[in-house]
Amino acid sequence: MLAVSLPRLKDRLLALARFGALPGGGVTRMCWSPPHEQARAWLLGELKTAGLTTWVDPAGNVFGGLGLPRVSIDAPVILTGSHIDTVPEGGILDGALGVIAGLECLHAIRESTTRPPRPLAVAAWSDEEGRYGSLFGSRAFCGRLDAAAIATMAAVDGDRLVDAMGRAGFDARRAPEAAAPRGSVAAYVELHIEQGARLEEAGLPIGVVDSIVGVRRTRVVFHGQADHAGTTPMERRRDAFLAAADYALKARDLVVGRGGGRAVTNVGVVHVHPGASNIVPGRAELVHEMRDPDPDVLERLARDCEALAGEVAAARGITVELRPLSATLPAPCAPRVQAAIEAACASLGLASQRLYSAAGHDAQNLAGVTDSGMIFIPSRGGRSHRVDEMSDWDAIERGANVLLHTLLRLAA
Ligand code: HGY
Ligand code: MN
Ligand code: MN
Repeated sequence: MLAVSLPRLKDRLLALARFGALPGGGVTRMCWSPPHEQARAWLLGELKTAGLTTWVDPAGNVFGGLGLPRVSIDAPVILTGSHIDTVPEGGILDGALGVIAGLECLHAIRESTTRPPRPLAVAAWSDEEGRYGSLFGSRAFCGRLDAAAIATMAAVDGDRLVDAMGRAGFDARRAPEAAAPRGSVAAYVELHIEQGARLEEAGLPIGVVDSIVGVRRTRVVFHGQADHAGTTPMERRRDAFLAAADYALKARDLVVGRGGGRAVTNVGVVHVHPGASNIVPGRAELVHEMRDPDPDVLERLARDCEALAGEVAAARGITVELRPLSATLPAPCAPRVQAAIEAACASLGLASQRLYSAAGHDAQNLAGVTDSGMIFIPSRGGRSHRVDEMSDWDAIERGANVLLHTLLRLAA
């Protein structure tokens, strides 16, 4: 039975981990940054070593193809992949696992006598972590990029997408040209770490994803009044940070209380202005993120939080403005792909369980253009988006073999 080479898979994962490696472990490899662009060049070399046709599209997505010159409508491709960009101080597997395991699967197939009837390809999608705009590369590939928004897309620190892509040698305005022709992808399956603890706690080796959460990010800006931190009487202050803190605490309780049990929320970015210890904060900006597998729940919670922001501001005599940053739609995974994953597990004697993904993924964009699905492997302690994110190597090998036999089934 065809199998992946764990030594080769491990070597490539550890080699990729060197780009943006942090002294204490983990990586910072944001899309379009120098470490990311060095990793891109390295990946293109590895794809070529594996004997694949390689190309990069106008959105910076990297492809390796087996049995096809390009993604073309006349030969719908079975696609796998993930991303090589990371969050700041992230782990070495989030995204990288799906790209390197996909490469390994195509490499193993090419070395074998197996010749699937359909062509296969592996993709590394740009900026999955959404530093400049969520799921950017796969959104462009799936024709979901709003061309008019490109000029204003920026990271929370103000770095514009047009400039970041320019530094990496890309013209951001051309990104919409990456849209693949309708029907050019016959199916998509992505291997990813679960980034949570459900599989590990259930003692299960494989998760078959049945739906992927939607993620909404909103910039919430409270406008109070800067004042002297010593001479201004407490009752006269219009402290924007206290309003933001009040909102964040109440929004958490609102989402947990009214979300139906699967909704989660987080404020991971806070800016206080002017940002000196002896000035009462005049302005406080939050990036407020909410997630749920049900789009209607997400929509209702977003409206409730908007009303909450207004109430908090009014109670404190200040104003607030909400600017939506991004909103991905929750996506169901295709039964055909889930069935192919479960059949692959059965052929490998592996138990599996269906579960929803509480993380967002490129597969939710691919669900808009083809049958799309995901394979999860357990994360040690459920840890992810932190430098000690890791999975056992035998779990990695099992996941890659399930991916291999899922691809072969879909390509039959
Ligand atoms: O944030 C997420 O859900 C994913 O890791 N990009
Ligand atoms: Mn991630
Ligand atoms: Mn990821």
